[in-house]
Amino acid sequence: MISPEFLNACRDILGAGQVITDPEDMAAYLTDWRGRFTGSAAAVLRPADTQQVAAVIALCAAAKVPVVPQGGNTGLVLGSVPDRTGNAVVLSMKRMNRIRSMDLVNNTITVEAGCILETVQDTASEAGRLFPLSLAAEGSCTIGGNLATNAGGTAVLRYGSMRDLCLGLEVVTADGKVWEGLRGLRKDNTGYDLRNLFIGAEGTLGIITAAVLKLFPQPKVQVTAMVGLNTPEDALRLLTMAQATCAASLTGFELMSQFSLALVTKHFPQMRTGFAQAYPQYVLLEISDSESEEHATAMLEALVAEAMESEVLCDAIVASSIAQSKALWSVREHITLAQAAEGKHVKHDVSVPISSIAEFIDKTDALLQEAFPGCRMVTFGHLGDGNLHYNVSAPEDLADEAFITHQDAINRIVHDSSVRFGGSISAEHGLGMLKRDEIRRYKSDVELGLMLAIKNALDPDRLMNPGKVL
Ligand code: FAD
Ligand code: 2HG
Ligand code: ZN
Repeated sequence: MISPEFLNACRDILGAGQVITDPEDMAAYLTDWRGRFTGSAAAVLRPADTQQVAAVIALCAAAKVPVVPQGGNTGLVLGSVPDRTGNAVVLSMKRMNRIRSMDLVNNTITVEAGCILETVQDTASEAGRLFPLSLAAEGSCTIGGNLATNAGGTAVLRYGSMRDLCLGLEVVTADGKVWEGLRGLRKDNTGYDLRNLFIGAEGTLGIITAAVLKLFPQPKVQVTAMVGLNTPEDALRLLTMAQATCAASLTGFELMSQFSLALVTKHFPQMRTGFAQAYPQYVLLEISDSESEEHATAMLEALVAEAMESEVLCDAIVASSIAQSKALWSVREHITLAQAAEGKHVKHDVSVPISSIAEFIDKTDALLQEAFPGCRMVTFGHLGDGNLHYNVSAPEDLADEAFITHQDAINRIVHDSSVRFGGSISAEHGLGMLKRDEIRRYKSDVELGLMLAIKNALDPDRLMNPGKVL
């Protein structure tokens, strides 16, 4: 039980208005984005700067109060919401949203953890630079959440995941100290890599308060195409061709099954791809070029022509304007929303070696159809990274609620299959509460033991986001 003295001490640090205890005002912080879990908390704390974070974490450490860090609350694995004990506080980082500085020679931007991803992209763009992390939740997710989950998205193929985009961190440790690691260095071999421990730790080791992020030259032009194909195998062949033709200019390569797109047009009828007929699979390709629009378009058209000739693809739409390109990306980015509108389903975020993706889909589809005849596969994702959102919806004649009672059995089939192919059960979303027990099946005792040793060293009282990851 949290004492009134503890809450009063928080009010002294943060100001009374930033310690929320009213159940109605706390509600939005307690339920996850998908509406699959509602937890309970003693309070929501909203610090404005690093010193306030350090002071409240020191209080939590002294009073043994668990802390659940939260950014935009768009995570998909139940990492950002508290459990149902009501013992924890939610630490909302959204007020820490300042851009601290930019160094255009070093190509870095230093931002606070509560900055919205889109704000960072826009700030970089206004300065003639690119911050390449891009995902459908970019209008509401925060840099702290992106770092804590090591977010991926649609440009990993060219620029890497969040871990690859971060040079330095400022972190409040579990005992309320500030680790000042905001270094803008591309080379620094001075011992253990603390930065990469906190990135991807989902708030279980400490609170990220600020970061130095990498910027890139803005490409002169981006050209987008959507192509229709028959099989994931053809999509793989197209990927190999695209890499040969476009090399580092290839910045996006997303696979979408016909059913994934059908859900988008069902729930967002204003969205259309422009194809005259439906194809079993689609790929959305993006090329970024530093020469000219003509050069980029010629490269893309050459690829499309070669792929058509080799019968790798059936049809292609090359966007002829920024508006058309945005419309194509928008269709891709609405799959998650469309699937949510369709009903409850079982999500997966698996990765396998890129070369195994087509076989993974074939074999796992067959296993699922055998176990759950008629289940509808919403298969899409970052093919260029070997990362699929291999989501399973109920058969037409079965209610969602009844179907998702089989979640564990469905997970078993999909996760066992991805691991058989040398893959992972979480490519970019993390483990949170949702996959915490599941991961124990797939990591060795040695690996789990090492993770536990790190947790015990950095957070011996287990107050940092308890019940997540481990
Ligand atoms: P939250 O959801 O608030 O938190 C996520 C985790 O980070 C939690 O464990 C939380 O405790 C921890 N955390 C948050 N802030 C901090 C901090 N400052 N310090 C320490 N820990 C912290 N993810 C992808 O990787 N790729 C995608 O393409 C993608 N697309 C998405 C599309 C949609 C429509 C949605 C809803 C989600 C998508 N996601 C995707 C998942 C999600 O948006 C990302 O994981 C995002 O990085 C989470 O950021 P957030 O600020 O919302 O974090
Ligand atoms: C995406 O790539 C996200 O759009 C969300 O990672 C995936 O909805 C999903 O399963
Ligand atoms: Zn994704």
